[in-house]
Amino acid sequence: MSPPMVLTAAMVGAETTRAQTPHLPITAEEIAEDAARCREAGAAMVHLHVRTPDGKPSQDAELFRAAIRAIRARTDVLIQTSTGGAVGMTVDERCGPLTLTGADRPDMATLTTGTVNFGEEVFWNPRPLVRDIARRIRALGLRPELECFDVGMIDEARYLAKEGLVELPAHFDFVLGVPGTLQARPEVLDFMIASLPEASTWTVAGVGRFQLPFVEEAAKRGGNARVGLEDNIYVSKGVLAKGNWELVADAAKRARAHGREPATPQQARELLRLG
Ligand code: KMH
Ligand code: ZN
Repeated sequence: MSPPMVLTAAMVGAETTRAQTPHLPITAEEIAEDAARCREAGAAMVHLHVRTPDGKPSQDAELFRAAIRAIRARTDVLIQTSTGGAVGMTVDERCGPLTLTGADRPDMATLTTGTVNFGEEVFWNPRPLVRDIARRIRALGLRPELECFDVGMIDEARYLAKEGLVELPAHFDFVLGVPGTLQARPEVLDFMIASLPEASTWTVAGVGRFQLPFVEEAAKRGGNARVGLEDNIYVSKGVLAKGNWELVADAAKRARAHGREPATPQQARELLRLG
């Protein structure tokens, strides 16, 4: 039998704006309501960024605390906080959510293992900064999701493992299709899977129009997928998704069409070795 498929909802991001879609959740309550609907639609995890009340990207610990509490008051979906934040943030800013402990601690945190062009800007991740974030994730007792915008970032994870900063096998997220980085093509996905350290798990996040088709590419290959307004705002050509939940519902349908049932949070915990 095919393994359950972990669907992650990247709900907010740092780049999507309310001018692009009125359905972007911004407040803790809006995020929590959409997260609960995502869970009902088949998401096991949310990838979380937060915003200030006027919609600016932020990595403020208190904004994360409020969002995490609001989500957990409504649903058991796993919460993976971003440490990428927005282009141009300092490492201390980016690590705001890693200061949350006890009941407010996230379930997982992202770790990007290299620098890339990011649209017209640069998502800056030199080795010392990556090591710093990796240490903070470990200190909080979390497993990272290794965000790979290029194949070399998988090799860099092996290097971090040699340094004792990341444990292998690990969980990877291939983000394909950001302008200026590796684009979403099936043969790229095959090469990334072939490049993984043994027994590692993976998710693919196709950006823009690649998002929903790449749920199917992942389903066919036994992997997992990320959808949501961080990476794509359309449920079909020219039609805005009415919330993250609508993208998750579409992804769940595509997963099932390939014999993959969406994983529950508990199944995701086991599959991704979150303990
Ligand atoms: N907003 C991007 C610059 C992550 O969340 O870890 C980085 C990002 C990655 O979204
Ligand atoms: Zn993100």
